[in-house]
Amino acid sequence: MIINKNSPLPIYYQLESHIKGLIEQGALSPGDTIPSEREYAETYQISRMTVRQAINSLVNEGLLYRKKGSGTFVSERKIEQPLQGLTSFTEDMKKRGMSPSSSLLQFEVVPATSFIANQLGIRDGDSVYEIKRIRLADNVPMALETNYLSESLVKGLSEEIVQASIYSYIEENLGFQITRADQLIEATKASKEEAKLLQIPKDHPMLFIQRNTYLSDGTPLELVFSRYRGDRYKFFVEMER
Ligand code: 16G
Repeated sequence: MIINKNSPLPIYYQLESHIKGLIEQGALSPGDTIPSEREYAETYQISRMTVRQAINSLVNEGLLYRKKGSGTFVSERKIEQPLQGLTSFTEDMKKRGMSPSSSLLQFEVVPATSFIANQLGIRDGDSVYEIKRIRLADNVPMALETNYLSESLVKGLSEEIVQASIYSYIEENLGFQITRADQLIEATKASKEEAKLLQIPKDHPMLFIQRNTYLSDGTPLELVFSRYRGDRYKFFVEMER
């Protein structure tokens, strides 16, 4: 029996664990629909409110998603991204056997605002590349990324290069050593425009990341603002004490 009404564990929690178990064991796969609230309520003789509480909790965790008018479905598995190791999107996806690509939204040289100049260690108004890309894995949009790089440092960037890999151009063609980065991660929601670009609902959970990357001699290389889909990403870090 899945639901034990005599257990000290709340009923919604028991149902939630049961559904989670089915997903983990692969009995429910990404894209599968789960039974309706009414069906669960009837099968286990519990209230629909209790069923809703269990399902809401799984939706909030990103394991399930609702589609208006058609039901509740099992989400794609999240990508577990280690936070140790300074890697590029291209490398991350290839390592997972996925095919990376980018859809270029903007490639421009603009004068640096004082914030950007400060972050990149250049003067206000100096020329910087402003590059906006949708990053895709196996043709599914995963993240939106805006990179700022000094034009005089990163010579010869082109639309063609940034549609492939910025890091491999910097290392292989310019011969720079990308050594270190600081990263800040914050929870946000998708704006209307971001939602449209990533093909997700507005207010969808997102992870906002700011990365400042440095070369081996300490020169700031890039300032990057990334917005990752919260339903497809989780970050992992190993700690010791
Ligand atoms: C990653 C980096 C970003 C870097 C990009 C280069 C994060 C949060 N950001 O997306 O800072 O500019 O990779 O990717 O991981 P590319 O070499 O594929 O162009």
